[in-house]
Amino acid sequence: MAASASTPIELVRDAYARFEDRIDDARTRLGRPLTLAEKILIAHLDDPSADFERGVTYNDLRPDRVAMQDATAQMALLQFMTAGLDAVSVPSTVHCDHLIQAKDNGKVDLLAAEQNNAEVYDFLESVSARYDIGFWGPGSGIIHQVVLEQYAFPGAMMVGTDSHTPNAGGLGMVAIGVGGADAVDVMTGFPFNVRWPKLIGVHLTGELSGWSASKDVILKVAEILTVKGGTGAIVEYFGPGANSISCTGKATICNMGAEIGATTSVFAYDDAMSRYLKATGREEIADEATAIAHHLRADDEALADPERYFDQVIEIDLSTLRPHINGPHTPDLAREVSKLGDEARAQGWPLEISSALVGSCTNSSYEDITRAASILRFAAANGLSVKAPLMITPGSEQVRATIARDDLLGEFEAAGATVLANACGPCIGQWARPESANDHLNTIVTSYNRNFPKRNDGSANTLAFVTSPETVVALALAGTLDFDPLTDTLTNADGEQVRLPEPVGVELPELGFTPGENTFVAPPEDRSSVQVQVSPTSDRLQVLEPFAAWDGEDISDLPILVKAKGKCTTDHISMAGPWLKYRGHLENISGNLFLGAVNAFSGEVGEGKDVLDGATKPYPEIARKYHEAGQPWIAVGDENWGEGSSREHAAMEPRFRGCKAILVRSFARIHEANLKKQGVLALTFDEPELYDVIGEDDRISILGLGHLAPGSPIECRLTQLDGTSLTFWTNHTMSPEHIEWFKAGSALNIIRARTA
Ligand code: MIC
Ligand code: SF4
Repeated sequence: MAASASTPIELVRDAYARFEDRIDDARTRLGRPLTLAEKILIAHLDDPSADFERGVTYNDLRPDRVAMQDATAQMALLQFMTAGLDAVSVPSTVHCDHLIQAKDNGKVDLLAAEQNNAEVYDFLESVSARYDIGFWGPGSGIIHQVVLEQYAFPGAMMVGTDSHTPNAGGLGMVAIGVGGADAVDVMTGFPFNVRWPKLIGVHLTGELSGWSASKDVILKVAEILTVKGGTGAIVEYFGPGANSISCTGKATICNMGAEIGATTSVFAYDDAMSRYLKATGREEIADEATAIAHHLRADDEALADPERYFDQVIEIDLSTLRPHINGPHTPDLAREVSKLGDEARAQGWPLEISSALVGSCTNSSYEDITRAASILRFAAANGLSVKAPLMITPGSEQVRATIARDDLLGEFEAAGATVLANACGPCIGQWARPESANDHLNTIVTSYNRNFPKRNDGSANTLAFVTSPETVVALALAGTLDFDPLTDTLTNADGEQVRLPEPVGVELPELGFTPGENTFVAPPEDRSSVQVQVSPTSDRLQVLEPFAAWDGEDISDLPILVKAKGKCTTDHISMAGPWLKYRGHLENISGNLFLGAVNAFSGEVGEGKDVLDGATKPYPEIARKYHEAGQPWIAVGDENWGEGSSREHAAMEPRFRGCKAILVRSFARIHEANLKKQGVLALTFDEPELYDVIGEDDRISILGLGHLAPGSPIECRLTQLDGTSLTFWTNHTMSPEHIEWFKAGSALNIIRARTA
């Protein structure tokens, strides 16, 4: 099916045709009611009669589509190309959103990006044209907004090479963030293999009002579940409160489910989704969904007794939920906005806000912008002005054009805000921030989703706090973290005390959306003559060489390249910001390997001991040296290793540089899958205390690999400098298929062999 700018109705009908029989069969087979997530997964099983067990079995699924953003698409498509196929097997799209640097304003920055990234955009456009992929050029918007506007539909399933793909759960889709290699499986016609998720139910009662926003729901959920609490689970929202939240508000909640490690999050089809589908020109899809609405929600019996049918249930009363804000450094450190001032004083975090940023894939809907603009409008009319630079990134060209038409952008501009390009911008470190702003400890507030150190402006001095767009604006007007818009007043130009009114949002534009500029490029009818260009001298793109197969031997005496202390997210392993430009060049991007990791022995960031010569050096340099010397190595870490992004560079770089295994207390889902895909052993300590025993000069051997089998632990031996050694057990989650990947050297090597 050729790629188009929106989901064709036939695809929706085909998908829905499978629902009735499959769901009825499964209900009978299991002898119990089903939740929504289960129904959607069952409707997408490769083999409808396959057995599945939550948290245990790995199952093959058939997603309806694939979406890739420019920073991950490069590696995904370089891998896809080596499979030697003529076209992708499922509708797929590429979205140019991550590579645009925020410097002056949207227009200027977009032009600069088109010049600076020409080589990469040309590659992505030509590779899309060659393999029948839809191409959304720079300026079209952030992948998750475009998917929500054009492609998502209730009951569908997709994979996307970005961790915030679950955004589409706001439109009732099971949308899963994956690494490029998983996307390659689907694009080459193989199923998507994933562990059957556990189910966390979130029962929403009451109704949001006043300053409380959908963002507060997910900030609260993240506080309750923590950054690893959703690992391996789908979060399903239900209850009367769910119906009171707009479709884009639901998307905000699902989007940030990535921050708790959830496989995805989903809401049932309801009137809000129907309204959104109609407002975005998809009446036919709304009608089809309405016709099977009973399949697009959990069974009543399951909802009547959720404790019995979900693995965990969380209750949230929206009527009592107050505005929240999280940060710094971790998305699960949330509290009510009213409590932040005291906490900041106690912690020594600067109260003064140095920048306020609205936007990102999480919070850039029409409703978000109208709520934030309503506060700015009041401020302008009442002699209040922002006390910190305010920046706004519209989520998509459609949202930008619509808020421009409705003069909402004008209100931001009148308040002195900078309107940035429709792109990720500062959310992913693409922020040319003057050094004077962050050469000292400083506080920023954003409506984004992540707040890891250095993420937004590359500076460890910047403390990022995440909240709703309207609270960002309120804090920008106050200029300080110590402000509760519910109770505090601001002094206006006339010296009067003014209390901000409650924000007022407009769910969907009264005049309808206006599409703005057309940035979609469909593949040509005749694709055979399209040439995909990768210059052999390019420093941004590099054709991939297959990784070597396992030699059948145990792995002896691996030095420890890094033993990381505390959080080691994908941002710590493979930093974004300035390194985004090398996302299509494995060798060059390996220059950032572990630059953010905290050395458990020295406490230093990004550097360790080269055990071959005893000198202290940046990790990427040591890795390169070990690689050149043919010396394989291991990395050791703590909990939730690889939290955050889907970027498979965080797995491919270690693999490329000779890493045999990552040994940690626990993994984040996408990163663990990425490691397995690339043939790296992803091992967890059977006795987590052993992490503390491992010394800088120790060596680790991995034994008994000839007997590698699902569920059976792997024995390792730790040899210390004085020659003493101890053996210990490690666990893994390898299925028979994953073991094949390890043996072949990577999952892609198997695809290559099959398609050769
Ligand atoms: C992110 O929000 O961290 C990113 C940048 O969108 C990543 C993808 C990437 O690193 O390219 C993600 O979330 O997967
Ligand atoms: Fe882009 Fe930020 Fe969303 Fe990632 S989280 S897709 S960087 S806007």
